[in-house]
Amino acid sequence: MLIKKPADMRPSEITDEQLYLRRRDFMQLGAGLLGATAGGVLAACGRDAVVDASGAPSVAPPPQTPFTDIKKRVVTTNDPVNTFEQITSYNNFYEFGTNKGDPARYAGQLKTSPWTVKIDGYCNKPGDYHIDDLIRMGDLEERVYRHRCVEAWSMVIPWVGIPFASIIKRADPQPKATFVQMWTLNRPSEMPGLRSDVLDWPYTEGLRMDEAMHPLTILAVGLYGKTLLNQNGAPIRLVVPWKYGFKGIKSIVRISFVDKMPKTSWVEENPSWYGFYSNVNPNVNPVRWDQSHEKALPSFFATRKTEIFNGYGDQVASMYAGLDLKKWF
Ligand SMILES: Nc1nc2c(c(=O)[nH]1)N[C@H]1C(S)=C(S)[C@@H](COP(=O)(O)O)O[C@H]1N2
Ligand SMILES: [Mo]
Repeated sequence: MLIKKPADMRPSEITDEQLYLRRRDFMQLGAGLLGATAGGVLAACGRDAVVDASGAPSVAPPPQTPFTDIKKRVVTTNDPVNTFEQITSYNNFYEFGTNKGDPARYAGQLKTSPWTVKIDGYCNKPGDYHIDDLIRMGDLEERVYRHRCVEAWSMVIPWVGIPFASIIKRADPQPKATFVQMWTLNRPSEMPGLRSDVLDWPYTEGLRMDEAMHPLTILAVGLYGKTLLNQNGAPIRLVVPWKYGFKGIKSIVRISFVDKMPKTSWVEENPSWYGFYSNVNPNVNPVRWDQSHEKALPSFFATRKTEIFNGYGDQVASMYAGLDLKKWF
């Protein structure tokens, strides 16, 4: 394998898929070397034993269905869209393991059909909603959004989704409902990562009601025009493009209207690192990663300047007028 030195790379190559794939090999090679040095430790915890050396999915992913009724396409960035391969092979979905390749490898075993989402709490139309009914409640749109992870990498993803506001309106929330809380499926038999205690399962997230109702906030059900692969949170997951990626809770089974700021998984895990709001902010660094810049994948280098609210400030900043963003990170 030929590995170019960073200095030999022209900017035009940075978006080249081949090169990205080679870089992944390179990263895996790096991980391998690391593993060799720390061999004793890895063998002791036994985690790598289940990793198939080829990196191939342990279970073939279910076929994806194309959507035929996408009403409009909204592109919110001039940055190049990441490839399907990139978006579906470099993921965070701790229910399937904490390595970026684990979700692609292990999420295929998750059964996503039938799927219902329980909607409850302070609303007039609670119930168990079938996924197809949820989709019918809001028009499908393609939304090309920037995605910014708190680990200081970013991607551009062409989601297919429905405005969260359309579902919220159908559920008819009561005035007491000031926040909305969501939960991921908790099914240990199909989610090997639940055996670890990295987080207090099930994964839960929340938004203030105005954030949930904001026109940029969607429940995504697909990408690149087809149903989601499990590693991206099939069959339905949240996308809030001005917030750090972990707010985008995957494989949602319950949405609840509540009257208090919910305790979310990452805030519970480490409240000095993760805040409820988690708006992308290059000036606030509670976490160990420097948020001022980001690696726009597949770039290897954190050369892209991070923008406040991930570049969506003109549309969302007014929701936080008067809020101290350093205190409420
Ligand atoms: N249930 C659940 N949702 C989750 C996560 C997770 O581990 N479990 N990871 C979050 C994080 S940290 C990020 S960056 C995004 C990644 O979404 P993607 O893999 O579709 O790019 O999912 C978020 N949603
Ligand atoms: Mo993330």
